[in-house]
Amino acid sequence: MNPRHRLATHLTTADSVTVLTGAGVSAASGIPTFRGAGGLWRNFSATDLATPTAFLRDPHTVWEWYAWRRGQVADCEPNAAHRVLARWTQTRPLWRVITQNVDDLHVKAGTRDLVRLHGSIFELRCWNRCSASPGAWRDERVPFPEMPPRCPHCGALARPGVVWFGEALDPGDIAAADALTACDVFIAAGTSALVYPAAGLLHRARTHGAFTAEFNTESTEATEIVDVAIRGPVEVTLAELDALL
Ligand code: BV8
Repeated sequence: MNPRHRLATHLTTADSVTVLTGAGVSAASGIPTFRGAGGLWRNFSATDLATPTAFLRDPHTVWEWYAWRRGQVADCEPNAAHRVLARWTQTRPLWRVITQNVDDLHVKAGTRDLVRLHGSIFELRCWNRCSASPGAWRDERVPFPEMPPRCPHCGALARPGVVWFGEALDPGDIAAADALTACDVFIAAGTSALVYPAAGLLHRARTHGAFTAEFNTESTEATEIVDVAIRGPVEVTLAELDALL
């Protein structure tokens, strides 16, 4: 039986399904992936800029990168992969999505009860964590009226409301994601499976006995440990799988 039909067979009998998405799911919407060609910006790599140290050293350059990305994402729409996953969560109570992406496209697609591990590029937080400001607030203005943006309460620098490399994820998000690894089928879609703790979720799902699958255009760290690897653009292959259900 080919990988797609094997996965479809497991999905038709599954009660609980968890899908972990990465930047590859948003590629067809026009958003460059982290480690693909478009992931570079002025010869910086994401891991150079997405850190608290980089922000401490040069907040203006880090904000220029995030402002550039916000401008890229602002006009992007969810693609077929986002739409299939949103419908799955809306029609099947125990089918859920965990995302590493900060582009909010799963939110825009209407995904129910999304678990967002790395925050949102359209949220900001007070760099000084002042008592007056909430955890994070939404600011979708593109471009910002002033650069770099500031906390409206204390006037200190604002920072992007995302989780940087070297920063801990929200414990509630980690717990929610971990609980979702106890599922019948676990799918890793459009992720290089390199960033932890997100990449560890697939291993956790396997220890729970889940049937595991990967949707990617190329092989990754996860390819040799999943039960089926479905090669191709996820905006096509996921829609083709959905048509079999
Ligand atoms: C933590 C938000 C602990 C920001 C992101 C040394 C020092 C410190 C930490 C570490 C260290 N070594 C390792 C670590 C852990 C580190 C880590 O994993 N590093 C990696 C690089 C080795 N992790 C962390 O730092 C995490 N925190 O460990 O904290 C701690 C505990 C207590 C106290 C303090 C600290 C935090 C990680 C979160 C980092 N933030 N994003 C922002 O976006 O600006 S991660 C970033 O990478 C994005 O969120 C992205 O989603 C994520 C993962 O990348 P992918 O989504 O997989 O994207 P990528 O481009 O890599 O791959 C795309 C894939 O899609 C490819 O496979 C491609 O083939 C495929 N594809 C492309 N097109 C398609 C497609 N597939 C299908 N169809 C297509 N059309």
